[in-house]
Amino acid sequence: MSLSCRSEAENDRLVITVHQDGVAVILVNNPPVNALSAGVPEGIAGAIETADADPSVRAIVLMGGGRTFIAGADIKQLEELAWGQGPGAPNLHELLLRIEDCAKPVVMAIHGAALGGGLELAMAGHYRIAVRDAQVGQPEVNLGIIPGAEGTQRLPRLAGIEKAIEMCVSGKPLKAAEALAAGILDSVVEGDLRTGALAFARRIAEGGGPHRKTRERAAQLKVQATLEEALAAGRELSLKTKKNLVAPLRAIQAIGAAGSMSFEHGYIRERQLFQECVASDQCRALIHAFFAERGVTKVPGIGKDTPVLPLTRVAIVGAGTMGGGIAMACANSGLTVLLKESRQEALDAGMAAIRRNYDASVKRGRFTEELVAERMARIRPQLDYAGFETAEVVIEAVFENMELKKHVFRELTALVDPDCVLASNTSTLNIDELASVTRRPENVVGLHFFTPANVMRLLEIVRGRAAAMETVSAALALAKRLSKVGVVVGNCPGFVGNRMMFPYMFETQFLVEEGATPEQVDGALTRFGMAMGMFEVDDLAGIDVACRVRQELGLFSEPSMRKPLIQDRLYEMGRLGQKTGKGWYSYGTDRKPVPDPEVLNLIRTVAREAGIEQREFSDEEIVERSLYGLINEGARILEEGYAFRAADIDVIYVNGYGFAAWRGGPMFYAGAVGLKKIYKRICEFQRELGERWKPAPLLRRLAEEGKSFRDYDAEHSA
Ligand code: 3H9
Repeated sequence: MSLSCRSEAENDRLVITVHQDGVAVILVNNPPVNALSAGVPEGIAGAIETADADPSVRAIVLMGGGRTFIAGADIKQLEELAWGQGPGAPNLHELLLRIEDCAKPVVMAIHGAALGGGLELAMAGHYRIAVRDAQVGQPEVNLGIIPGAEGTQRLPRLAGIEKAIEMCVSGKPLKAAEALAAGILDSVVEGDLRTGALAFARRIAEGGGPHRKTRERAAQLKVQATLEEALAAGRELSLKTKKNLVAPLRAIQAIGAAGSMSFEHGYIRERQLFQECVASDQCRALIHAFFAERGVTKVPGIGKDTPVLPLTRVAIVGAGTMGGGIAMACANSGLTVLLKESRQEALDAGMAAIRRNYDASVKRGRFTEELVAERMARIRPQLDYAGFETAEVVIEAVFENMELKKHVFRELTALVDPDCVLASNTSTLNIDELASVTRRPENVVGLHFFTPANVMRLLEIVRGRAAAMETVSAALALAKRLSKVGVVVGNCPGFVGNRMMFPYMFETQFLVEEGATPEQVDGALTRFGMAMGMFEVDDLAGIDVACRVRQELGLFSEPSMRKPLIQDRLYEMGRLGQKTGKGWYSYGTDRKPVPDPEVLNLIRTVAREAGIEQREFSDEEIVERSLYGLINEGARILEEGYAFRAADIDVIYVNGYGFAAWRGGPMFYAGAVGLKKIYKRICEFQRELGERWKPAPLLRRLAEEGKSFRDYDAEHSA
């Protein structure tokens, strides 16, 4: 085995064996998730060897200590490998063969999750049992790699080629009952896992064997039609659901090898494909996205000892689109929600919209009627503030207007509990100004949810000047409870996400004024990997909203600045986007954007009147003009301290603005292009297009030092 960096004493602690009535129970002990870090595979190998040689042992059970079985290879180690550092990928081949060849039956007993290398290890056992809420899966594609410890060879031998393709392409885990039906598990245990595992192991030992080796179960390599057809269907699934990702296609190739080669040749093919993926840009970006998402919870000043309020009851003011969506997110997470409106019609309309949303989920088979009834019952519509005094968090979600919001905050501060967190779901307004009208500004925080709030994962947590760490900590706890990614940001106009979007949005508008079409710009952006083009986004969010925000923030108050010319004209024409069926595009009942000659004529006429020269643009230039301004603004935000880390900005863009995770987010992407190149291009744009392209000092400094934003984060977390 290639991983021998730890001493034997450490290995002993990572893997512990206890004996119980002739069964050796091997416990993996590598918190928090029992990753297969250096020392763990060696520890397991030693424990298996010892148990196999011990005449008093009749069977072996392998379990995870703590909250889970094994969450796979150590992703930190894979990250090093992806960057060409560290000792290389663990090679579990000998360990897995040793387990399979063990003369005593090896029972893998699963709770929590058996993911990636965890499931691969489990599949080398002779038997697998799990508790009902356990999950098993091969999520490697989410990290830009394929299973690298024979998962693509053993999984099809247990579950068949088609199921293996489905699991390795989607990366989604199966619940225990599904895994049992698929042939991955042999039994689902009710009650205590260890007791069940011991009973199972004794029964198997008494049966005397032989104990099946997964690698020899070639009969299970079944396909409904031909292997080639199964692989072709897999590729189609991959192109449809994992567009632009290379790893799922490689996983299908490896599974194809399981169907067409011996196990011995198949695992070698898998290893080659794994090595190819782990050295890719996509792998580096996706691993960055994985750790960045976990990193956002680490907020300077908030330690493990910062008290966190218990959360059971949330109150919301405003039952419009945002308030209703937030109420659904809370109810979906088991929280009781008081939902207040000022007028009965508005309240009824809000509740009807919630009902319609849930009904649509039932129609799509996502929720049952009973589940919806349970969730609806958690939302209490009301016209007054009754019960607000018992809420731990109150979220104001009224119309985006400072005076109206101040009025609500004045009312709230007089009646809520002194410890209650007062949150505003503003997307643009100054949190400090709002906090100033309350009795306890330290309890005030911004919670910028994204539409639809019950679906979108991102939550910008806006920390005002006076906000106490307990308040921020409570907001992070709420985000976690709602299964959202809460990112703490500072209080600047537009906060982080929207502030960066302004230069991006306006530059795309300048591009169409200069000769590109909205369709061409959006096409270049989606081909780059954005979930939607900027013009589609503008139509979805509402052109009226963009115009209002632009005015409120006084974005073009400086007379020398170039102003975008078309958006206001569309607004005046009542082309407000999807909601009016027309915006930058026209929309039919299918809500698909269709280029509209009226808009194209308008753009050309306005450009001609303004004397703007027309020319053609390549995809590359469109992407540079659109995204480099966004990156430049990100650098400013970072330097001004409105984001703690560049990686936080990436999390915001990946989870809230449709930036491809396989690009890592804008700041990571900038590093992949090279800050030197980006800085140089921005300087060229500044000369050609004016001062809006002034490079951020931090970008300049990092470019000159040959560093990336990743280096910046590493230096600042040290
Ligand atoms: C693989 O196995 C390749 C193989 O084919 C073989 C190759 C040879 N490694 O998410 P949480 C950390 S690829 C290292 O907040 P939860 C995580 O960073 C792997 N660290 O908890 C965090 O650290 P911190 C395939 C890991 O309860 C802490 O654990 N496996 C790993 O919400 C808690 O994580 C996967 O892709 C790891 N494998 O969710 C599974 N996993 O506290 C990835 C977690 O410092 N993991 N950490 O921020 C998960 O999906 C979730 O962590 C899990 C728990 C569902 C397990």
